[in-house]
Amino acid sequence: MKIDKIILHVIKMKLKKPFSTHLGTVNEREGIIVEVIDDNGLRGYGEGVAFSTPWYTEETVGTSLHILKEVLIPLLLKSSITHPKEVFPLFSTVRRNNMAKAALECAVWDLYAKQLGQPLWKVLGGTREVIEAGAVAGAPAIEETIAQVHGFVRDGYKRIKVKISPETDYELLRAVREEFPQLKLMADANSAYTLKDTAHLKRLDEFRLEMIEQPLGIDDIYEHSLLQKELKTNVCLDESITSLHDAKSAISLGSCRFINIKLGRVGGYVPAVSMHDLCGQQGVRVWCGGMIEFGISRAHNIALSTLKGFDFPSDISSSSRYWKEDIIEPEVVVENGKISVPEAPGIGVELNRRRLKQVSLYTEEYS
Ligand code: OSB
Ligand code: MG
Repeated sequence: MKIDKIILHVIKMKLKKPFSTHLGTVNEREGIIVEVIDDNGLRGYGEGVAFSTPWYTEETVGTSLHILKEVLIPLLLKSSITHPKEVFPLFSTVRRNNMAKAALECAVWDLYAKQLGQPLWKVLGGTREVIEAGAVAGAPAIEETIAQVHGFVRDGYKRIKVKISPETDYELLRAVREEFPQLKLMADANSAYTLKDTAHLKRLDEFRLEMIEQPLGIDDIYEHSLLQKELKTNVCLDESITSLHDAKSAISLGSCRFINIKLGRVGGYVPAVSMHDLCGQQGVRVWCGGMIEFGISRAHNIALSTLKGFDFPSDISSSSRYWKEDIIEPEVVVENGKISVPEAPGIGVELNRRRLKQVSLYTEEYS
């Protein structure tokens, strides 16, 4: 695989509505769109999903750009890889920085699939032609959350997630559960609790949640194993699973019954697929997480979600959930809670260059 040129576009877009968690509110989203171009002019696309500030992970748009420009892009340009599987090992001399790594690794997978003239999901061994979508409410107050969930249900979403914190969790979940008695409902705590809250969290069992995501520390695996033993509700880990090794630890300790796999958080397809395979063998279920991302990352999430083990609805919503207009064409569309997987080569979507230009802060080329 001869990679001749790499282009980075740094973009910024306002969300239609602010997205709130107990950690703060996202009003606008910066992102990094990566193009990897071969000697025939074929282009593979990736997206850096770090946020502008380090509220979700230590990586930011700024640190990703630094690592991409100074370290990973030079490594990739002077390498002579023959398959995208070699990119993650090529980056093994770089500690962590998984979102920067994934932005490039995913772009190389897209390019490779296009070189073969096949959809990426088929190259990955995916088996699903339709995937199940899920939406996340990010409203600061109860009434607004109920209104958002009504909107999602009207739009056809069958699985809804709400963000929770110790101050409002019980009231919020009771209100949503009363309004939607049969809904597949789950909660994401983004690390808002400690083990001292165990009795408090046990009270949430009555809401028949599909799972509670990352209740405890962002880097904790052990304490979640103690908590999972106390709860009827399934624990799902997000923040604390950043590698295959973390997944092994969580599985052997019994820390969770679900793992949310995000390409960016784990460093690309090679670690994501090996995590998926391991979880399948060990009886821990997986689904694909979201990052309030633009269309390129959405398209990669769709490809990943076609793998056999992704049998629970993902945090993948329509492009229009967050954006007035996305940077891809066609946009991602959820119909009756489902997304049709594209048949075109690679990730199956093109950059909408007009829109990209509108939202671009700057573009740089490397060769
Ligand atoms: O914890 O899953 C999370 C969004 C940004 C950062 C972290 C998380 C989220 C979400 C997914 O909950 C929201 C989405 O992409 O629709
Ligand atoms: Mg989460």
